[in-house]
Amino acid sequence: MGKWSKKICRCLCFLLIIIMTGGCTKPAEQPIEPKLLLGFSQIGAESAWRIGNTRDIEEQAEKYVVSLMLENANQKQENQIAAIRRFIAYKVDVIAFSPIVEDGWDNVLMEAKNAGIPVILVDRDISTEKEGLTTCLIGADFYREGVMAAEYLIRKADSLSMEHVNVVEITGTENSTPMRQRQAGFMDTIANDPRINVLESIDGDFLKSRGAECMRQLLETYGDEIDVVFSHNDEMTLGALPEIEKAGFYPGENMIIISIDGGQKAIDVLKKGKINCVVECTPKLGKELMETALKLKAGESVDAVIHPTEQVFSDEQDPSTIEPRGY
Ligand code: GYE
Repeated sequence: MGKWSKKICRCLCFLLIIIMTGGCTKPAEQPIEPKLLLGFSQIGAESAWRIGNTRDIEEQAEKYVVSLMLENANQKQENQIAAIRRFIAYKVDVIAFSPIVEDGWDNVLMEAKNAGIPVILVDRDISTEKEGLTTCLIGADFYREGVMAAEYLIRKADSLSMEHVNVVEITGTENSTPMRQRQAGFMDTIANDPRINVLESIDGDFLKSRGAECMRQLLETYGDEIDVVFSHNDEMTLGALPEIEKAGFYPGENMIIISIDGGQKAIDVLKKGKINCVVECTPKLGKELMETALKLKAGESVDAVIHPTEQVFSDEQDPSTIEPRGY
């Protein structure tokens, strides 16, 4: 091949490549415009429940094409207040948050109201004298959970023909809605049963390490007087169980264990017989949150309270029928 024909051949190949690659290139994908900007202040990552809740909200935001500004407050109210202020400065369409405790939100929520940004409470409630600071609450009926835990205990005491039932209660974060309402539901329900007596209620802050500490303390004080441990979440229960065993007791056999949440780890322990009852509290609130936020952006009205339906897992049923929990 001559020098010129080689050059022409190279040029033709080059052109062919350009034409081919040009023909193969997909048209640039149009970015999907998010339907709204949602600021969400999460409490922290203290439990499998909380981690599952965060994951669910992230997944549902993606599904509903909602742009999510998620801030983790590491268990501090002041971090949540700062996050809400950032959301206001950012002019998000809707603010959502899970208040770690019930009090102390008036000022920041007033600021959101003045900025015209609707606020959704997720999981926990607030206590306020002011009207119209929030639009709705999407979260579990914690009072009902306490009632279900107590009703299980009454059935269990009947089935074992117990005459005296001494309970120790390890509670969640003081002044948080689940702590207050789970306790109230439980206490109101056992109030009519003279067999049942609560020896002590102790603050475990929803943490595994605190659950262990509290249990050690309770065992030192009451020892074999304890018939029942009622713990406000799985994490504290999982912290308490090894302490009970170390003290020579058999949880699930000579000490009745009642927990709340229903995360996979606790259900696995229930299947082994070391937990007697777990009242479900679902962290899957993301779908309702996205739908409610979209309605608010569209100016539609929303339900004031949205409670998911929940069930009880216990040694009264065949535990092999419990489906994987996903958190
Ligand atoms: O039970 C606990 C978590 O507010 C329902 O907080 C939630 C509670 C849940 O840390 O595990």
